[in-house]
Amino acid sequence: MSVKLYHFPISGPSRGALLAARLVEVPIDVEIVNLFQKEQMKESFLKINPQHVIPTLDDNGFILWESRAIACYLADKYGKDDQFYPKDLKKRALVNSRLQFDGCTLFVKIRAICFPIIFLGETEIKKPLKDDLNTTLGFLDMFLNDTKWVAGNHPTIADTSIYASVTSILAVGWDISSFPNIERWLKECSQLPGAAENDEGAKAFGEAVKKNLK
Ligand SMILES: N[C@@H](CCC(=O)N[C@@H](CS)C(=O)NCC(=O)O)C(=O)O
Repeated sequence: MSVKLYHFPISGPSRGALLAARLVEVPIDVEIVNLFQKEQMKESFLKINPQHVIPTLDDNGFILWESRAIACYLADKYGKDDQFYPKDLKKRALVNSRLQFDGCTLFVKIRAICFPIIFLGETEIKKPLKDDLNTTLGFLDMFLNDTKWVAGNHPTIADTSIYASVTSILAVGWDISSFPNIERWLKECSQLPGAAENDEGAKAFGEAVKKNLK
């Protein structure tokens, strides 16, 4: 009986899933799939996940991928209560909204900048992409105007997901000084379980990007 996460610490989504596991305190076996060595294309992993992405969860034979779906599943199944993923319809809808913001907007903008630098020979961050990410960070800062956490006044799996994304871009050296709410929230997030482990992976991600920048 074990819950296993196929993980690569450099990946923001993968760190987001692991942070959720740490938040809800589910004991988890972590198996590293080294994307730099193309281990996700090994036949043994393709049998588990033909889409060959990490994070991938194996909960005693139940296979699930997509980091935010993994976070929801772990919180629902293993959370001692619903504090990190509320059952209340409106509270849950707000957490889902923030998770979607991360997956469909924030992570997409970060990936658009970093993927070509790590893998496709790009050596600079083009202004439109920089502006686009700053606009998105502005929305995140706005979400944090009136609340301590991204979906209310209690930490949830939306915070851990977004924390994994924001720490990736911070490690690249992004200037967030014009987003004071994000700065404040990051300090709170750094106290969450698993934050130090996340930050180590984010640092490695930042180094992988920075070494290819002009
Ligand atoms: N939307 C997915 C993104 C997963 C994803 O793109 N993972 C990347 C690393 S960040 C990956 O495993 N890439 C390897 C591949 O596509 O072969 C999630 O949130 O889990």
